[in-house]
Amino acid sequence: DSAHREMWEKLDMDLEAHDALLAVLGTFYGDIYLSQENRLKGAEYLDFVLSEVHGLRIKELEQAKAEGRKVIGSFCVFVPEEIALAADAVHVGLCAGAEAGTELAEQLVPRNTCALIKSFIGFKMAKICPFTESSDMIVGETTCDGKKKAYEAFNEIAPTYVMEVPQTKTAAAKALWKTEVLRYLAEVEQLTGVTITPERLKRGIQVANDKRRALQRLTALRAANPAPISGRDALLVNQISFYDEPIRFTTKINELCDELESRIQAKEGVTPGTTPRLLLSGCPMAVPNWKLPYIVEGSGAVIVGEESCIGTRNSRDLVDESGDTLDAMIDALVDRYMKIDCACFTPNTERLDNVTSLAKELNADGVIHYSLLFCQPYAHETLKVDKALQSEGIPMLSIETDYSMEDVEQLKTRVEAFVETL
Ligand code: BJ8
Repeated sequence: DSAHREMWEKLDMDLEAHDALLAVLGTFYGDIYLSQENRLKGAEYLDFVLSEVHGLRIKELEQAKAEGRKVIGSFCVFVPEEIALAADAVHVGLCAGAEAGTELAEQLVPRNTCALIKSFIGFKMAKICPFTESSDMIVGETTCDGKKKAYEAFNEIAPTYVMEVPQTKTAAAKALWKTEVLRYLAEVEQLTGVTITPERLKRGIQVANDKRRALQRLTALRAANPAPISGRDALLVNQISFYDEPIRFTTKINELCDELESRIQAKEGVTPGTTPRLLLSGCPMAVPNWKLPYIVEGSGAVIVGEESCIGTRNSRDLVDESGDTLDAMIDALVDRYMKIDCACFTPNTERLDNVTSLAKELNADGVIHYSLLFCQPYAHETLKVDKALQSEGIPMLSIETDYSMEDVEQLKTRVEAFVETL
C-alpha cells in the first residue's frame, strides 16, 4: 500500500527494483507454499509474516527507532542476539537467499563467491532490502574466507563492525572469543546508550533461550511419522525466527507445536506414513531460498529436519541461565556460542556426531547434503559427513548448487533417483 511505499522511499530504496523482487517472491511463495496440501492452521501466521516481511515488520522497526531503540543487522549465528536484546535493540538476520543484484555484487567481490554473500551485497547495492536499510549497525564476522573478505569490501558501502570468530576450539580460541563478546557488548552499549546490567542480560538470555526452546520443540515433534509438518513450512519457521519480534514468534511457534501435537495424536500428517524421510544438512538456506526443499518435496519425499544455521545449528544449544553476575553470564554465552559446529572450524568433528545423531532422532531414511557453489568449508565437510553417515548405514546425496533456476531439472532427476533407492 501507499504507506509502505512511502516508508520504503524514506529508506532510500529503489522502488522499481523492489517491486520486481516482491513480484517474483509472491509468485514463488504461491507455487511453493500456498499450493501445499494438509497445511497447518498455524501456517496462517507464517503466510502473514512473510507477506508483511517488508511491510508491517519494517514499520515495527521504524516505530522502535522512533522510540530511540536501535536496529542491529547480522549475517551469522555467531553474533549474540542476547546482547542486542539486553540493550533493547532489535536484532535481525540480513543474509539473503535470492538472486538479485548479483551483477552489482560482482563489482565488489569475485565471481566465484558463494550466492549467499553475493546476495547480501547485491541487496545492499541494488537498494532492495529494507532490513539492511533500517539497520543502525551491521555486524560481520571472520568465519569463512569468503565472508571475511566480503565484509572488507562491504564496509565501503555500509559501515560494518566485524567480530573475530576463532577457527579452533582450544582454550586460547575461547579466550579470544570472550574478548570479542566483551568488545561487542561495549560497542552495543555505545550505540544504544544503554548500560547492560546483569538483569538486562539475564532477560536477553531468557528471551533468546525461549525462542530456541520453541524451535527445539518443533524439531522434536518432527520425529513423528507421518510427518506432521512439511519441510518447507518448518524451514520458513526457522527463516522467520531471524526477522520476527522474538516474543511474538515464540508464542506463535508454541501454538503451532500444540497443533502439531494434536495432529500427531490423531496420526495425521502432511504426507502418508510411507513417505521417504530426509534430513537436509549443510549451508544455511536464507529466505527466500526454497529451491531445494521444493524439489525434494516435489520428488515424493518429506524433509524432517535441517542441520544448518537456519535450522538446528541455531537452536540446539541453550545458554546456561543459572548465572547472576555479568561475568558468569558472559561466560555462559561464550560457552554456548563455542558449541556452534560451523564448518569454518578445524577440526569440526562435533558436527559429524551431530548430523548422525539428528538423522537417527528424526527417523530420517537419508540425508541430503547441501553446499552452495564456491563454499569451501561445507564442500570439504561433504566428504566427511558422507563417511560418518555411511558408517551408520544412512545414505547421503550431495548437492552443490546456487540460487539460479538453471539446474532445477537436473537436480530433480538426481533427487528423484536418490529417493527411489530409499
Ligand atoms: S556459523 S554456517 S551462519 S558462517 S555458504 S558465506 S560458509 S562460503 S554461511 Fe555461516 Fe555463520 Fe558458519 Fe552458520 Fe561462507 Fe559457505 Fe558462503 Fe557461508
